[in-house]
Amino acid sequence: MDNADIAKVFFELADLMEFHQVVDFKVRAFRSAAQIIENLPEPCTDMLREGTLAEVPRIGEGIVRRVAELCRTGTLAELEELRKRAPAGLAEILRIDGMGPRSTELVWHELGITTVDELEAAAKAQRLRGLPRFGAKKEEKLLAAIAAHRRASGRYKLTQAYPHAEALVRQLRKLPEVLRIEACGTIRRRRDTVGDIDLLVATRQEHAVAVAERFVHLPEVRDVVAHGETKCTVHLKDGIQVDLRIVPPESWGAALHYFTGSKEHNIAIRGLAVRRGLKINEYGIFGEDDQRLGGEEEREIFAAVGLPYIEPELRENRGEIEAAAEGRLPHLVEERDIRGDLHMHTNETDGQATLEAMVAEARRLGREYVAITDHSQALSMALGLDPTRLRAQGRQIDALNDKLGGRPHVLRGIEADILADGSVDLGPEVLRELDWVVASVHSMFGLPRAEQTRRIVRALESGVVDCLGHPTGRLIGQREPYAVDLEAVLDAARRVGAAVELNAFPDRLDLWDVHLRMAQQMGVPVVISTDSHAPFHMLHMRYGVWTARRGWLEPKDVANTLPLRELRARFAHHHRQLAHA
Ligand code: DGT
Ligand code: CA
Ligand code: CA
Ligand code: ZN
Repeated sequence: MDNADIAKVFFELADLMEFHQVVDFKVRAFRSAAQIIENLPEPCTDMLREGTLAEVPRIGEGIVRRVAELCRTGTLAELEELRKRAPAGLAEILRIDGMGPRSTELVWHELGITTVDELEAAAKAQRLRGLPRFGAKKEEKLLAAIAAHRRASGRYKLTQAYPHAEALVRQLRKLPEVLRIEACGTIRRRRDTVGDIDLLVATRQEHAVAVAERFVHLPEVRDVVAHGETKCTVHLKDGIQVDLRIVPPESWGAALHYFTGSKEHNIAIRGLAVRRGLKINEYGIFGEDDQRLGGEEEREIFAAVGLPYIEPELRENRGEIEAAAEGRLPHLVEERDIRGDLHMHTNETDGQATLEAMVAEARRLGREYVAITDHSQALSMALGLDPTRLRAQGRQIDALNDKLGGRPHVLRGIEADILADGSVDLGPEVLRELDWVVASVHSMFGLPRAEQTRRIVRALESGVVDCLGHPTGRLIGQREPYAVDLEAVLDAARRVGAAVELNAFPDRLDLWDVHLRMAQQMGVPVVISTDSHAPFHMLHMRYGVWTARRGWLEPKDVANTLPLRELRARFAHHHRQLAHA
């Protein structure tokens, strides 16, 4: 633990004590200790070991004892005790700039606010300004502080970090000294969120210094945390941290494997190597007497332990090593396998572009088919379509199909609302006129798990739904998934022959890896859709495909890799059922 970590613990201890109104002088003592520790010229842990910590003015025996406990156990028993007495979210609220113990207690007792998300919602809704010592100014400041807090503590959405990684790689690749370059870590594994960006460069030893120099001076860089010959760390202007490693070309493959991770995957691979009397690390593959056996290419790492190449998206030690050993690695879906996009909105509801503009973009992207799935009547906030407007849109779609000659073929669809009781908000007499029915939950996210499950299962069992939209409702970093028994939902989808959506919209990416694998194993088709609200959103398909790959999906598991005729045949039973309803 460094001084800043230790100081943070004492600050939190003081805050929570004040919050719980534990004797005032203790609170002050801990806060002042925190400040002193933060500014110590040497590591606090060294001073503890050498016995010099006790000599620092205003660091009493009680503080020294606690630092020792902290170094030994990583926390303080009394802090854990205090944390237990307040709702967990309050400790995080206390860390927001401007939210001291008194303000936190006030919003908790007066407005029932116990999480940063609730605090943010209240500030946005201008519900804080009625409280003593809160005003419009303070609300505004809090919103900025919350945003800053998220940037500092949080992970970034892949979709936010990836374009930065791409831009950095593009610029560095232009340098003649850079022989090879790749973004590693969670960026390369395409995880939905990213802690930091890891860049790996291969260059000749004598050029390392020059490459590091160019890197820290890139225009995106805000500040430099560390600047060495083989390792640099910087923050970009929007706060994201970037680690750069520079290796000689003969270590490229080993370093690429190492820095791609995951850590768990790496540990498992190294374990296999040890059993074969080999050592694998970020520099290469080594035999007895540390004799170098390879490591220039990533494939050599897998080959050294008798495995075929494993795609980065699978490297989570969730069975990929066993699958590789048994020759049953999946042939992962790729973006070029995708033939159609089955969820998008127009400006008839909450989209930003006309039907024609949306379809023109789909045509430009070479989609063979698209479904227009605007919101339906229950979602009045989004100007949802009633049967009359839906039919009018249907006629426009027919005309467009005539005009474009089926390139792409435009399907009449809807994103119907699943109502509180699990019914779908449009009747069969309307749905039967459509080619593609998505149904989604847009309300009552807080239902108890059993009820939420029953509600969604009921909607599927109505037999009119082709695809369940964004099945968990999560918004990354903003809204947790609603409580639902996903296995029961998938089982219902399988029974009625419905698909489940992988929504590629950057905030959603829902379903994700573990769910997708569950769907695959249960034989439920997945549809990867962009849920586009503007033409450029259709480019998000790649994020959906990446997420599908993390879920081990192959083209056969993804219904929108099918040609239109087969897609229709696959879901025809719903439409036959509707015709007779
Ligand atoms: P992140 O940044 O939190 O999104 O996650 P990663 O996976 O990008 O992790 P990061 O940036 O800490 O490190 C990049 C890779 O380096 C990681 O995926 C595996 C490797 N690595 C880091 N630390 C260790 C370690 O202690 N042991 C092993 N075996 N590998 C490590
Ligand atoms: Ca990383
Ligand atoms: Ca890193
Ligand atoms: Zn929706």
